[in-house]
Amino acid sequence: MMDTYIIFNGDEGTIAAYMVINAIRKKLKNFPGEIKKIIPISGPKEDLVLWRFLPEKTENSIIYSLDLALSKNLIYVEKFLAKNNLILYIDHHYPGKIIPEHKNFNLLLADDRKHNTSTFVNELCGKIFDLWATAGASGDNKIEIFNELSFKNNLSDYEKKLLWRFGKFINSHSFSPKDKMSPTELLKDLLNYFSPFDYIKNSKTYAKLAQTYLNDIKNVRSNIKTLYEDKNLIIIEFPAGDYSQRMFAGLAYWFYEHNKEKVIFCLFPQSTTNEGTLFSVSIRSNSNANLIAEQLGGGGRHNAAGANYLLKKNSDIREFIIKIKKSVENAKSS
Ligand SMILES: [Mn+2]
Repeated sequence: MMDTYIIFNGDEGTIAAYMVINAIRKKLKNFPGEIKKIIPISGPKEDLVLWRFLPEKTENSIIYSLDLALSKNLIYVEKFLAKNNLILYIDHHYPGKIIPEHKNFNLLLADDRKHNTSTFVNELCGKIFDLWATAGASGDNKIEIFNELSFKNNLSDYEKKLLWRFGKFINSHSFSPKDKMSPTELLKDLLNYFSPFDYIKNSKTYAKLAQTYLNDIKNVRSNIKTLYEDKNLIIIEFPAGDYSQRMFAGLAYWFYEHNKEKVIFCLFPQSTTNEGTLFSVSIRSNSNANLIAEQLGGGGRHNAAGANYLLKKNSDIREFIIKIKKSVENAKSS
């Protein structure tokens, strides 16, 4: 029997992994694997190099990769291709310039403007997981396909709200998973349910996800600071802490939805050491978010991007604000 590894990003990749495992169980074509030998691998959302957790000895196996940029895992992909593994690499991020040419390498890349990984996997499966995909669409704020799937499946406003929130709960939680609720543990729980509505109604972990989200958002809202605002730009500083880390990317979308004409910068202080404070930066914009992020050493997609920024000890956050303003100006004129 062949081992089947499923390496997935703990955000909407969790929902994609649910679909892939069920597709293998149903023996759908294009989804090779052995249902009894499935080994899931995941990690917190920001960890994009999850391929490093694949056991060194893996050979003659099947490896699925879900929702992880190829450029970040390329060296591992090449290494495991040399060991006669069959790779199905399913994603919606920019893959980088080097795509391995090998008969065992299958890159299935979604058009990011419409799909994310879970909505794309649903299509690869013949659209048999529409309800799960609807929840998955919420993770990357894929509103167009969320509405399309909701309409096609005659969802009521209440059902739409349930699935949208479910996607947001998984998304935010994945940034700093609580004990006994790692993405692989969540996946195991999801697999007990046929439909997301079943899961929402009956799962104890779902109840915890929901409660965590509500507590987190309340705490963050009372501790958030607007550092700067003009007609083109808003810069918001989040408080430190796990609860804030869980909310930060999701709330960045929320600020964007409510300020569509502006570039949104959300800053989260990840850690403070002798060198200074390291900020996670989340950028949301109608366009050029990736170009803005690149100037700060990061990257991403045209409407959602990110970077890390070290504010050196004893330097003023105003220096960072000036850099941000410049990067927005430069991206506009490029
Ligand atoms: Mn995604």
